[in-house]
Formats: sequence, C-alpha cells, structure tokens
Amino acid sequence: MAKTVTAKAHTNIALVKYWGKKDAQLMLPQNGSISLTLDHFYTETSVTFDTQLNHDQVYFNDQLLQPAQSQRISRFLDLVRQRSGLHAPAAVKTTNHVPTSAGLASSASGFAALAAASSRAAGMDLDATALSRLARRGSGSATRSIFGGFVEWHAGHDDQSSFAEVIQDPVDWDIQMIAVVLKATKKPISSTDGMARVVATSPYYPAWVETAETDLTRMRAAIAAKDLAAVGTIAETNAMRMHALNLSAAPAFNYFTADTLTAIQAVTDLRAHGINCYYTLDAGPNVKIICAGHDTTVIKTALQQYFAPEQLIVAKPGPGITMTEA
Ligand code: 2P0
Repeated sequence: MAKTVTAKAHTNIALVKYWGKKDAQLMLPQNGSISLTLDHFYTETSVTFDTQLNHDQVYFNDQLLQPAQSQRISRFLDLVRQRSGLHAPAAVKTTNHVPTSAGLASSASGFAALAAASSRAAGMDLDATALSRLARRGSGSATRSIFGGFVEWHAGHDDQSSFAEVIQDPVDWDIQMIAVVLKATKKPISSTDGMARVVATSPYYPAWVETAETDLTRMRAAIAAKDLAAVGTIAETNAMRMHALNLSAAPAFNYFTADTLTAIQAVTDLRAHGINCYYTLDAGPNVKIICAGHDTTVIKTALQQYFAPEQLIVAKPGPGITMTEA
C-alpha cells in the first residue's frame, strides 16, 4: 500500500513584496521578498499516489474538485512525478484553516503543503531548501511558507538559486499582526495575471525593482534590530508602492474596497495618537496591521467602530512546515 504523507504549512505575509516574474515557467521573481509566517492560518494536505486511480483526485475542504478546477495542482504533481519517476495519479485532500474566502494568501500555504506532502509521498527526501524551490513552482509566495518566522526569498537567476531561507526564527520579540478580514468582492484580477500586466505595462516597474533592493537591505536590518517601527514603516511604504504599480498599469486595476480605505485610515489615525501600528495589503481587500502584542486590544477596540469583532483576527509569528506519514 502506498504511503500517505500529510504536511501542514502556514501562510505568510510579505513585508517586502514579490510582484512580478522574470520567468513565468520557472517562477523566478523580478525581486527578492521578505515575509513573516503566521501561526493562525494554515493548510493541511495529504497525498497518496495510487495506481488504482484513473486521474488525480483532489478534495478541497471535503469537496471533490472537477479536473478543470484542479488543473494547477495536477500540473504541479506532474513535476513531482517527472522528478521522482512515479506515474501513478494522486489522491489529494487539502483543508484550509483560513477564514472562508478571507483571501489570506492560501496559495502560499497550499502549495507549500502540497510540495512537502507530494514529494515525500513520491519517495523523494528533499531538504528544506529543495522543498522551497519545489514549492516555488506551484506559487511564488509558497517558496517562503516552508519556513517559520521571518523569511527571505532570494530572487536568484535560475531554478537552483531561487529559494527562501530563514532570517529569524523563533521570533523572540513582540511583533504580531491583526488581519482585518473584509467582505470579499470578486477579485478584479488574479495575482498571476495582475503582476504580469504590471511588468508589461507600468512605466514605474523599473523603479519598483530598484527600490525593492533598498527595501530588502533596510528590512533585514530592521528585523535584526527587532525594531517594530522600522519594520512597519518599510512594509507600509513597500505595500503602497506595489498597489501604486497596479494603479499605473494599462488598463489600471486595484484590490481595494471602501472598507480597505477605512481600515487604512483607522491605522493611520491610531498612529497619529501614538499607537505603534502599520498596515500592509496583498492582492485582495484585507488589511493586515503590524503591531506589538500589547497593543492588539486597543487597536481592536478602535477598529470595532467600523468592523465586527470576528473580522479582526490576531496572529503571531508561526512555524515552518511539518510532516507526518501513515
Ligand atoms: C507576496 N503576493 O509577496 C505578494 C504580494 C500578493 C501580494 O505572492 O503567480 O499567489 O502563484 O506566483 O504567489 C500572491 O501571488 O502568485 C503574492 P503566483 P502568488 O506575497
């Protein structure tokens, strides 16, 4: 009987963002990125290669996906089959422990967990660096979700040189995030297509790549110094520049809703009142607030003027990937 491997990977939020590929096939990014892995949001995925199956069978939160819906997963499994020499279809069961449709980077934890579970189930014994490279082929942000704490993904120039590694784990100082989970509207454009449009059409793209280098250097120093204000300030500026790229694409797009702007303003106001808090935003409407644990209560109370308590989820730095075999 073929073995079943289950992997658990946590999501990560980029503080210096990945936004654009220089090689879409190898998934090589235009610039490096730095993230914080979170404890609260994770994906658990089990994989069994089974010769009895006719094709890959993928269950997502207990729902069997149609082949068209699981195409990206099957393409990723083809890569694992090709590298391991296996030919059998796979049974994949994946559960997302992320609030429903919160849009909190589920492809990051999803492809990290799939890379770990499928490669081990196929008999490959990859170290964390090799797993990071493999996860990258599924989704860029998954490269970083192999690791816990603060993580840097080195852009690299080929398959071998593009991988993530830990900058700091465990995180032994007080930094947390509050995810402001906003009502999801239909995503205007996927991350993959959005970043491709930006690279192709934004006249500001070269400036983004250039300033990303400076942001990476400054962010590494801020993390080493355990300096919340510096981490938050660099992250906030970097996030807004990423969203400015989207506004400068042709045709322009953005991921903001009216609630997004309300949350941004609330964070800015709290800061003006002396609370050390900052925001970052990804390819969706949600706002993530970067703050110290001892300020989460006051921030949540202030935000409850606009949002329900269940829309405000506090997360701490989280761990790297874990695997079990049965
Ligand atoms: C990041 N994001 O660094 C950036 C910031 C969203 C905004 O990586 O095409 O799902 O699969 O590599 O990783 C989201 O894009 O895109 C993302 P693909 P991915 O976290």
